[in-house]
Amino acid sequence: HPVNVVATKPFDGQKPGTSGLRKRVKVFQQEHYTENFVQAIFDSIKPDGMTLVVGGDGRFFSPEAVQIILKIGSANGVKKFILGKDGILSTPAASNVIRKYKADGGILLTASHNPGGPNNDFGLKYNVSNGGPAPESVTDKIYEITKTISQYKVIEAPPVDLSKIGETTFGPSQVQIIDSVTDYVTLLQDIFDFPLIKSFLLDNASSFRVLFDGLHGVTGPYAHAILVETLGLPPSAVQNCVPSPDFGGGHPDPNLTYARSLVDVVEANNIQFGAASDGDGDRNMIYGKGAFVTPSDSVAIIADWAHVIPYFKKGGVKGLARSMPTSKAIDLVAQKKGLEYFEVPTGWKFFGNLMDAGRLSICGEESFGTGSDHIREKDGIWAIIAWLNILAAANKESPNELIGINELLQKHYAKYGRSFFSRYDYEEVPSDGANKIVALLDEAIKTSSLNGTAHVAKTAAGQEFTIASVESFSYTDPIDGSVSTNQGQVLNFADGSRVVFRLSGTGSAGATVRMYVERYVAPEAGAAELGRDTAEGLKGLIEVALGITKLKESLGREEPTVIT
Ligand code: VG1
Ligand code: CO
Repeated sequence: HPVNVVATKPFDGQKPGTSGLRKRVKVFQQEHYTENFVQAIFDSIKPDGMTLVVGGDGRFFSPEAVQIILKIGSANGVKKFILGKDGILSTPAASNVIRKYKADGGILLTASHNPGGPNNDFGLKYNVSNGGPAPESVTDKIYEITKTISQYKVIEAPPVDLSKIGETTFGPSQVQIIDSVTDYVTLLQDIFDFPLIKSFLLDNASSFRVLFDGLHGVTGPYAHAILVETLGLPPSAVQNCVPSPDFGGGHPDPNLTYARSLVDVVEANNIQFGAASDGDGDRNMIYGKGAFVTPSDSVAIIADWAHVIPYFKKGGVKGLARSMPTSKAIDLVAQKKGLEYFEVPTGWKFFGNLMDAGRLSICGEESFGTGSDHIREKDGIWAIIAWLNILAAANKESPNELIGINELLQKHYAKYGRSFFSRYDYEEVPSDGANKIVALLDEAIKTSSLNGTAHVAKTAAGQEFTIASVESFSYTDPIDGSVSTNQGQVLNFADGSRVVFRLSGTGSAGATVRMYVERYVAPEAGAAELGRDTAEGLKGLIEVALGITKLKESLGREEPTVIT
């Protein structure tokens, strides 16, 4: 099989962000653009003799990109490719396949929750042999190579038929095509108490109904295999579960704004347990009739109830962690249980080292990401089944009342207090406006000018917030000592409240400013105060944060694009 060397020139901006390289499809479709980035991955990892996993969420341009990866990978010496059928693997399934088949790494084709289709986003991400996203040292190297690349190598061969499970050869390489779903179902069956969940769902078929919304993303077949085929729920328990290359024209992000299809049906049909996942299957939202679970609470509750999940019953819980902007609810669980806990920068790649070192079992991000050390990516369906396992166990403990999402939440607040949490996203704003906010806070950090200042909220009577400190978050990885600086600016208030500002690293156009707001209320405040609406509970603090940073003026935006 002849190898062709193709001359090329570097493209600007091939810097992987929080989770891989994400750009408009049209950008990836430019001649040599995708090839350059793929060759840069291979130049950086030196794939000679390696086994690599390839798969993605099936979004528009995936079939073409898979063939490009195969041709360039083979020309660069990849010994074996393991692919999901039709190039499909959810992000958590890909992480599992890398680990289970002891591959050297994998290339994931996804832009996660970003919309797909010819006018929207595509993405590529490299994962290492532990199944997790490549660390910054690797992505920095890939980026450096993209700046000077002058050629890429391809083999001359007809495209591989991705629709047939089994082994074939492709040029000098082996190709193994596997079922996209089976290994993942086996994984979850070994983690959770499926018999307990199944009997709980069967016994409460009418009082506890379940609805999962795949948002036309990759999780549809996984959810069907688990919820319908394994747990015995009726087919009506899943919707929008046929994956489509443009996610049915929607925005496959499980939150209250974009997962309206779930929220509307849950509310209209009084469904006790609703859930959704994103385009590539690593995010989750838990939402029942009148009960929304903030992801920061979700991971804290899973940690608190870990003992009812067989995987943790057997292996124990080693430690807990959250990304910096995520609320401190999980910290309180760690303190009560005497567990080690960590605060890492945004992005799942920072959890991997801690897991590999045996110091972290359960972790999460406020951005609807929850997971554990069963793999090295966040895992949407894992989180949803974890909730079902916990609810089944809670109901077994208290057979005389039906414990649903809301009951579990209120019990948690009564025990630990509640961290009211919300995130405001200002998407695709002018960069100079975003930079103004960053500069204002940098100045405050340098001069301590805001420290000790008191700010009265007009919209929340009697609330006054005093700034204790302002800081820029840096992280030193306790395992390999690597340092990540400028990971967000934090306003710490005297009462323990926090407001964090960060620029998104996953957008494909313009700047996106994220403001994260957290206010803790202790259990002593009582049920009424703890059970308040989030927006109500945070109103005063939000007003103060917007005022201090002059955010509206700088961005020219009255309201955020999305509130979660
Ligand atoms: C966002 C989230 C972050 C998450 C990342 C990838 O990043 O805030 O918590 O890890 O998306 O999620 P950013 O840099 O835009 O804030 V996914 O589902 O795209 O893999
Ligand atoms: Co995702």
